[in-house]
Amino acid sequence: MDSAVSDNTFLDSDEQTLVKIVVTGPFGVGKTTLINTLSETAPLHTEEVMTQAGAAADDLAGVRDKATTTVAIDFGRRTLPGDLVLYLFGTPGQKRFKPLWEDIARGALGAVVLVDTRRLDDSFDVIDMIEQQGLSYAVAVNNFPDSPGYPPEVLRDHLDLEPHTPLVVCDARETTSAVDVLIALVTHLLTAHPVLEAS
Ligand SMILES: Nc1nc2c(ncn2[C@@H]2O[C@H](COP(=O)(O)OP(=O)(O)O)[C@@H](O)[C@H]2O)c(=O)[nH]1
Ligand SMILES: [Mg+2]
Repeated sequence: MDSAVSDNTFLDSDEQTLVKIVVTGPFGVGKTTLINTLSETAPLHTEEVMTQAGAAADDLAGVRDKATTTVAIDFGRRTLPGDLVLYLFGTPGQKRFKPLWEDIARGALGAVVLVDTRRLDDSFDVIDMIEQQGLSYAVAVNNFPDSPGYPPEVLRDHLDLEPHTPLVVCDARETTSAVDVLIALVTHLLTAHPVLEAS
């Protein structure tokens, strides 16, 4: 299944093109799973403590746990054919984490937005943030056993996607399926950033 991946994935060389990609979406949508499936190095998983709404700051004394929340961040690396090395940063897409989200997304070339059709509206925040940041992205619908299936045009319409934005269905636990998501994104990025193709 991994035959398309080059053998020297751990050696940096002049031929390699390094690209930062954000994997994002609501809690529980499969970000950690996707990065674990894809990563050729041991994936890194960190927790960041975030303060919540500023209005709560006055009440911090003695109630710290109530005014903070833990945000999980994932990191992995995947090499695609053509010596394209993708550094994958997984980060939650809720608007209340916007400052952290922007820090992580800075310098990224593109994003994978994972979507769960059982709660499509949870994806609006993250799509807004991505568009504000000017990032190119692909939408990957992660299928769960009780996920309602919608025709692509219904999903596109509901998520208000541009016609050129890739929309794919995936199983984040399956390597081939997860790689297909990256290929959809990279193919899209090549159109927007032809320099990648030249290197
Ligand atoms: N059926 C199914 N379950 C999945 C898939 N991806 C993730 N899960 C499960 O969904 C739960 C949440 O996934 P996780 O990767 O932790 O979500 P995150 O919060 O976005 O990082 C876990 O129990 C996963 O095993 C998938 O493609 N299909
Ligand atoms: Mg996670």
